[in-house]
Amino acid sequence: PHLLISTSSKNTNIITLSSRNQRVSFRVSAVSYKEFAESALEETRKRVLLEPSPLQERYSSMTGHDGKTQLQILALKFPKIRLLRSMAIENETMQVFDFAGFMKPEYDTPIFCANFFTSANMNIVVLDLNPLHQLTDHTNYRDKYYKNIMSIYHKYAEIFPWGGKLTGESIKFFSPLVMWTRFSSSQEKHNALFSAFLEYYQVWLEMTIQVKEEMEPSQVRANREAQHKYLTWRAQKDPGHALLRKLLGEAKAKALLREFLFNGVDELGTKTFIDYFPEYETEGGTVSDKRSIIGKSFETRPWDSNGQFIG
Ligand code: BLA
Repeated sequence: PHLLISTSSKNTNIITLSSRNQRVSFRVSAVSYKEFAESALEETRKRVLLEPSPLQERYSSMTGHDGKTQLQILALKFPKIRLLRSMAIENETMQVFDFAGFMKPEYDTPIFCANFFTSANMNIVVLDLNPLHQLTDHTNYRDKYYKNIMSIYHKYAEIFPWGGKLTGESIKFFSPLVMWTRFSSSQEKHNALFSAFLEYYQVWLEMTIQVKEEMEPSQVRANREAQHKYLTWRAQKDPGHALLRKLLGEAKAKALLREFLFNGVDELGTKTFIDYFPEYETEGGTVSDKRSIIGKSFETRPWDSNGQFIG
């Protein structure tokens, strides 16, 4: 009759039920990234006609080896977007979100990239429109896609400050819009993350609607190779691999990475990881297991407020 439900102010993951003579606390997941994916798809459906991707049939939702971890998978496409896919992983102690959008090679729109990792109280976040072409060399590309939208980065810069040193190689896949941050869980931060995610997504979706088909075969080839290089990098070196291997085992993790998450790595090109990243070649000719050759770099944000790379 006198049941009191409260959440502690420090940790929104703990819910306490107390009656006159008993107190029970338990942990609930404060974040559910499934809603993030659903909201993005809802926004998409308002603007374009989505079709299911054939990948959705092959990869339905799964349970991890522990019997407790759920992997929720979504894959869609529409005429310009080769693949829009989402993976949400959750159990009692951890939530992971990996949401990406890849264009057909006829379009040079950046790659949508949201990677959120939440465990206990810690969050690791990457949210970006990853450039297809290196922005320091391709200033036209930078001006076309990034110059006029730096305000969306500034809007969240204070609440989500730079997350500190990261794998040096990753920087060249990021744009000056990137939100790279770490924070401890709070309802406020998660709400802000949700708005940032949807806002970045809407900007990206608008880009995909506006983009014109590239007619120049050499440019289409360049787009295809750039996307292939990106997929090759992530299919080999993404920081989530260890966790996926633990949850699914070596073979299933590899299939998920190459056929689902970074689909296209085996179809869009024939160059190998070593062709693109020769610094990873070992003396035996194999790919080094090291995540990074450069090491952790970039203590502070390497772009100025206008989005110029300052290294
Ligand atoms: C950590 N994830 C990280 C880090 C980055 C990213 C930069 C910090 C560690 C580092 O410096 O490498 C994300 N890195 C990216 C992204 C790109 C990149 C998006 O180069 C794009 C080009 N993360 C996931 C998934 C899982 C995951 C699916 O995206 C788990 C299944 C886990 N990310 C994860 C974990 C860490 C992490 C466990 C902390 C461990 C670590 O620091 O290596």
